[in-house]
Amino acid sequence: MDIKFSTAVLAARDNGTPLVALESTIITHGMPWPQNVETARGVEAVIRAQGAEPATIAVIDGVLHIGLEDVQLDTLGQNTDVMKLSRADFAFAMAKGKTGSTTVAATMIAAHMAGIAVFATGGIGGVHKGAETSFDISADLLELAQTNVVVVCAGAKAILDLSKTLEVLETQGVPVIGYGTDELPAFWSRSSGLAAPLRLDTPEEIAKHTRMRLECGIKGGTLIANPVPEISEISAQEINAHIARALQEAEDQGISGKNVTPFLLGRMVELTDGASLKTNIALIENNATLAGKIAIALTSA
Ligand code: PSU
Ligand code: MN
Repeated sequence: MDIKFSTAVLAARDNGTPLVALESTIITHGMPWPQNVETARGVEAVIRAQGAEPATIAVIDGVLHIGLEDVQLDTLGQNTDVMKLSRADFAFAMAKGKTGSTTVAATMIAAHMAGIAVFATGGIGGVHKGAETSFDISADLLELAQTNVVVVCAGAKAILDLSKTLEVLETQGVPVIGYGTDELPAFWSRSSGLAAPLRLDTPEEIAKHTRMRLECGIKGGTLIANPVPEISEISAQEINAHIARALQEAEDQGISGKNVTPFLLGRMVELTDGASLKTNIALIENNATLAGKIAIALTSA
């Protein structure tokens, strides 16, 4: 299999600079152009500011890329014909020479293959509202159960059923850790009304927990739920009306499968006049900062 490392990632590997993985579905299916590319670059800069090196992951013409060159990021951000890759179709895209962006699940697989321990994203996929009839549960949850990567997110997206999402994570043995909070954050909002099962307050504590799991031989990822900064949050009550409307539209239009999350995120940007996008950008940068700190903490001591 061909794996292509970017120039910057290769240099980091030579120097022993810790790497932080970044997904690319957020770029191709999560945000409109040009904010998607601007955000991707901003997030990379935030990680470098912490002394770590970002590795944005994607499959381009069948080749797994760990770290993207500037031109590749530009091209991917404007390409409207990109597969959204999860565990089920990651290898398919490589076998068929396709271009695909990696979701949380596929990015975890690729990060693990490349020896990257920490990954920053916005919000993971989870159990959708109405899953009792649709059975729509993101493969992200099952990946967290089996692949050793620390995933920093702002909680699961509030378009999901958060309590069912927590239940599945508990069943699958995934530690869900509130960062500096006792409450599970809900992506655009800091609060969900649900307790975070576990709490840690510093990158060093997270690094210690990660090492402890490794020593115990416990397989699987850790989910760090990092609340969006207060100045950027949209209150739950403000966002909920928009969520209800977007969900109704998805149902009316028969949106299903892989298209559900991109459809809902896109409608949320429109319904909030871009406010949800601004919050989305702020929370990803906040997560990238923390992921950079965790990556550094994992190398020291
Ligand atoms: N969160 C965002 N934007 C996104 C996603 C999450 O703010 O684009 C993407 C991630 O790649 C996540 C995927 O893994 O949505 C989940 O998709 P699904 O619900 O189809 O599993
Ligand atoms: Mn789904």
